[in-house]
Amino acid sequence: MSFVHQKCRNVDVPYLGSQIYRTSVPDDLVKWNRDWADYAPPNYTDKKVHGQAWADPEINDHNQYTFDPKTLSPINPIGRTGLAGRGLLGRWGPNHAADPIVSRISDEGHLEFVAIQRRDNREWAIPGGMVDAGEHVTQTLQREFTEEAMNGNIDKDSLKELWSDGKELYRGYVDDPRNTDNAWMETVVFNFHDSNGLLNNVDLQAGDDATALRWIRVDSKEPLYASHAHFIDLLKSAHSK
Ligand code: RP5
Repeated sequence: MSFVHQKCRNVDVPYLGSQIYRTSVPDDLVKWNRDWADYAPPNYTDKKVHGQAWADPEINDHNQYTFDPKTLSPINPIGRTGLAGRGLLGRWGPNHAADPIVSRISDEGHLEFVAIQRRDNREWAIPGGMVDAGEHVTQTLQREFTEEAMNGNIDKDSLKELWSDGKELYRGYVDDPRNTDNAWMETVVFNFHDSNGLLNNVDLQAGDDATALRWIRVDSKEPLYASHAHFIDLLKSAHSK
């Protein structure tokens, strides 16, 4: 399970968009049940989060997760990250996302998927995003792909067949660099495999939070954002069966 808790303990760079460094958490002290009496990570919630409709209020009121009896904040289920507060995440506890992996077999016979370059840290990623309030996750998968990989150019019918045949690959915690001790990303990953060349008639173009787009081969070992390399390993296994 090492993929789940590396990027959110990175102490080489400050937390995204800030000058705040995490407390360094050694591997053997990640689990909350390991004693660390002096553990006092910086508490940081980005100013951008305050007062937003998509974010929780300052004072949280949770009882559905394990929570810290002192601060009443939900506790990261994997362990310490070296940072308290919400960082850039709106919700205390899980922040829900959806990741559409759109794949095909290239003319050369390689399995490849659509990747975008993220505006925030320039890393390559699956074009996923946050589930909006009241939105069903199947809508999020299509909306995010349309916004980030088709620059919002919706032609509802051209990809209807593709969207109708998604396969779930993963559901759960993400090792997102924005995670903190009290707020973390969870996602649902679906594969939409284009067996019929539907994407040949679609104009793939980076949009919204994406600055570039390209097809990446699953065996390229390209470093990817958060846990996305793990999701691509799952894609590879699913297609080798
Ligand atoms: C990752 O962050 C998820 O796997 C998803 O790809 C992404 C959602 O966040 P935004 O792209 O909306 O910033 O943890």
